Amino acid sequence: MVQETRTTCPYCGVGCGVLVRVDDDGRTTVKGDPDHPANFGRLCSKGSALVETLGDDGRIHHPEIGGRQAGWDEALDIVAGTFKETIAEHGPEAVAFYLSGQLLTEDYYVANKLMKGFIGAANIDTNSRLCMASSVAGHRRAFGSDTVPGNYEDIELADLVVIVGSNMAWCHPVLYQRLAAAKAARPEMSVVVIDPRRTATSDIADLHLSIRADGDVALFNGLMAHLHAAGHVDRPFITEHTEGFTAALGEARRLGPHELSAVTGLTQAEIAAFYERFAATEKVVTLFSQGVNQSSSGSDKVNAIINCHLITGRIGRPGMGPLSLTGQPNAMGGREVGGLANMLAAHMNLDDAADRDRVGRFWAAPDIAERPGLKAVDLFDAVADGRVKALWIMATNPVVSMPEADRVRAAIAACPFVVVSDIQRDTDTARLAHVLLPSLGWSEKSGTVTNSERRISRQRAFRMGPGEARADWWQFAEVGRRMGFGDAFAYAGPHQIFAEHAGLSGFENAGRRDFDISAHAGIDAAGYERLQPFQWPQPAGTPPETSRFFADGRFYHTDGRARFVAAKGETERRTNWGFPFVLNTGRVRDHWHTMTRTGKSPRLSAHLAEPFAEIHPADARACGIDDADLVEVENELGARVIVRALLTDRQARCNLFVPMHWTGETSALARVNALFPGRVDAVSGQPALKHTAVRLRRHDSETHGFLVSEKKPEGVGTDYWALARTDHGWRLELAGSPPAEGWEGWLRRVAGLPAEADVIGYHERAGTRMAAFTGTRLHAALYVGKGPVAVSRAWAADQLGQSFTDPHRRADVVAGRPGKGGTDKGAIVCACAAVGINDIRAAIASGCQSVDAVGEATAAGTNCGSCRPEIRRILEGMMLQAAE
Ligand SMILES: Nc1nc2c(c(=O)[nH]1)N[C@H]1C(S)=C(S)[C@@H](COP(=O)(O)OP(=O)(O)OC[C@H]3O[C@@H](n4cnc5c(=O)[nH]c(N)nc54)[C@H](O)[C@@H]3O)O[C@H]1N2
Ligand SMILES: Nc1nc2c(c(=O)[nH]1)N[C@H]1C(S)=C(S)[C@@H](COP(=O)(O)OP(=O)(O)OC[C@H]3O[C@@H](n4cnc5c(=O)[nH]c(N)nc54)[C@H](O)[C@@H]3O)O[C@H]1N2
Ligand code: SF4
Ligand SMILES: [Mo]
Repeated sequence: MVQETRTTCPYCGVGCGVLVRVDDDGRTTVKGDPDHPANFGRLCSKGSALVETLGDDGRIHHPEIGGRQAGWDEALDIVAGTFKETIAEHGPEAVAFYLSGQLLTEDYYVANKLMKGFIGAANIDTNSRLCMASSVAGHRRAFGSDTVPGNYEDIELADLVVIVGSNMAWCHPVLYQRLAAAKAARPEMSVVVIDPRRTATSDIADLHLSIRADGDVALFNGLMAHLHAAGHVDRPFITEHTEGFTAALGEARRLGPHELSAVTGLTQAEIAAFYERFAATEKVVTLFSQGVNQSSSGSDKVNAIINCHLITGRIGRPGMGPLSLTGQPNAMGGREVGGLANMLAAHMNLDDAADRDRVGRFWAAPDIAERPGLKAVDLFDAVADGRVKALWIMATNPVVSMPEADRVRAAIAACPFVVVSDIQRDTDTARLAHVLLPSLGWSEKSGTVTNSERRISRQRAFRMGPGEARADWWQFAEVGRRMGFGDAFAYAGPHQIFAEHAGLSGFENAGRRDFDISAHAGIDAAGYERLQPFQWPQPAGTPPETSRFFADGRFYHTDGRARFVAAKGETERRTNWGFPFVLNTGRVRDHWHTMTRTGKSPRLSAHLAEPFAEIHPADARACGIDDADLVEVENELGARVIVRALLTDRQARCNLFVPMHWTGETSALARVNALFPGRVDAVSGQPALKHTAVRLRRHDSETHGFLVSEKKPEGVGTDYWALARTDHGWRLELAGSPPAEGWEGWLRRVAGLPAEADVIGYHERAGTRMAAFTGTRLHAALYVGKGPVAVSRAWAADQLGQSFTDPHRRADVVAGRPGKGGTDKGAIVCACAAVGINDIRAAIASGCQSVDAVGEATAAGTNCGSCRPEIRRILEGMMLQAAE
């Protein structure tokens, strides 16, 4: 019998519905759920590869205490006991939870209730502080609540879509595909992308503005002033429904055209082109993400954008409004339960006595937190200086993702008591745990998540977890019980938690709070199983419906009016003559954060298999750097990373972009957050992870190498290395001094070769190439040279797992390229269909003249479509060459 389950993708905030099928023989396949209103059947490369990430390798099977396997009872007693003792001795603020927007709403709800209602402090913060805090602050300042007014349909209905600091094509790919399809159907629709880099997202843009780092407040302030001057002002809306217009306009007018151009790095013509489009179009949606939020002026950026929608009254109606793209699958759910240190549950306020009283009564809580707790950066400061003595980290990897990452690592290492709940045992953070708790992961756990358009969907389990792994909510409930708060945490399952959460949202609400899903307050286990995706709000007694907020001009400040916020932003220049580069960071198409899951998929690991820095070719030339050289990026305190140079004129001058994904597990020295100071936005506390000053130089190495190995390489030891998964093993890039044991000894040790393996190969002046076989089986192949080695990498990785009876084919492996008659698909472009650049070039050479034609010939770009911009570039490049 085939078992079919409807669930939700665990990656980005688009929140796509996934249909999972498990056959009789256990074969699992996923496809997009055609009925889910977020994706209507589409999935991106990461969603399509979900099955490849379900492997058992590296999973935690049992609780561990100090590295020794323990039972749940013992582990939970130690956690509850140590938290209790710490509180008794040092007060409730000496303990803290650091959680994640990847938890389910039910997990989050229980954690938040335990900390804010029963422990009696609010030291519970999450990685959403690094992600959505500026949007939350911006929304609350403008609307009086953390409300996303519009929905996905608005993007399709708009006549102008402005995309600010978001690389949607890679980070919200299915939503981007919906936008691209709408634009293809209605070519008059126009798209403006505002990003220092010309990303894959800008490929459909009518206008790309390569803005200077943090020029956004100035740009949108200038827009507000322009809208006013040109008469695009909705007077009745401003008078009846807003406050603060005059002060905001005063600030918006502060910069003259020359200053505006200097601060934004844009020409006056570019600025005018954008302003005129915005002014002339009624249906405008402005999408924004981390280029806005992760900034020391993040909250002001959000408000400067919202101001432009308020002055024109373009909010809450079909096809218009500001729309914050949430990053994690449940960033929104976490906000709904008040998962941040300065919030209370169900969109209530920690600093409002009536709200505290209301939540306290609903929970029958003995000890409601009286004041906000510490925000992430301050929280880890408090861990560092010993104020926080017991810390529970769940579903996040702060040793990699926090700014001042080395300091955060040292703080966690020195903390007297650290609990980590994760699914993988070797993460940079899990390695530091005193108590390590095995959690159920996606596919094993049950609950709900909320996507960027306020749509709540079920995640459903369809398989058993490994060993004794248990749900995250259960771990908190058990600790709550063992701390003596039994009754409040006696949940029989996630449906009871969801019902309570829904009940609280409607408790003494009567329309005063935006978040109300009390229609579901009475839900039982069967109803929860059946629960269909729905958008909030859905108060008791109302049916689910497509919703928008604010079209009626009613906001959630006590006077019902929205606020214009005088957005000051900052124009501070951080670079200087010694550290002339702006370091920008972010994501790649096929990896998720610290790669603990996507790193398990060979397909997802093939597109970009190494940490890199995008550098403008002219800057590289000035620094004596060639494409594929290794480079050092160093900050003013001497912290550095070593990564591969990737030269591209899509990068702005004097800017570098280094992805956030590489960790101590996957690289020698590429945790980019070691270079970031703890500089935060003063309002939201969100760190500025897109802008710090660095310098750049070539990293010289005596030797460079490339290894493929069926076993995971251990003890590499070179200055530079980067590890990635392949279909039948691993690939490793490396550079440094030749090992004292010689390359063959190194290979035998690092690749864990059996003693009887034969190593064949040759040494010559240019380098060393060798391959290890036992009989017809290839264990590993190593290629070493003085510069970056020329090897057909994808081809070499594909040789693992093949059988070698023909000696010529063994010689090909040693040479590192296919012999006569063999083919090499080249570096992977399309992860879904595993199509390489050579396949695509061959298709173009044989006459394919469009992305669709290449797709027909090779299948590239026909599944999720995220690689279509790259295929288009290859096509244009070859056509240009042909024309020259
Ligand atoms: N493939 C993939 N997708 C993901 C994730 C992932 O790890 N991998 N993570 C998810 C999460 S949690 C998040 S938060 C989202 C993030 O999604 P995005 O915010 O789209 O992704 P980022 O790459 O962090 O940054 C977006 C862009 O901001 C630009 N930028 C930098 N500085 C500025 C500036 O001063 N002004 C402007 N206007 N732009 C600037 C950068 O050049 C970058 O292209 O992605 C989600 N989706
Ligand atoms: N330089 C730089 N730094 C950044 C950013 C940036 O753009 N630039 N972006 C920031 C942003 S927006 C974000 S959201 C963060 C993300 O950063 P993190 O949250 O640190 O990254 P993840 O790799 O998603 O960590 C999730 C962890 O949870 C584990 N896990 C997975 N599923 C489960 C589960 O069901 N239960 C439990 N208990 N554990 C689970 C995973 O194995 C992994 O260890 O990074 C931030 N840091
Ligand atoms: S766009 Fe991709 S990563 Fe995001 S939810 Fe959909 S399938 Fe998952
Ligand atoms: Mo995020």
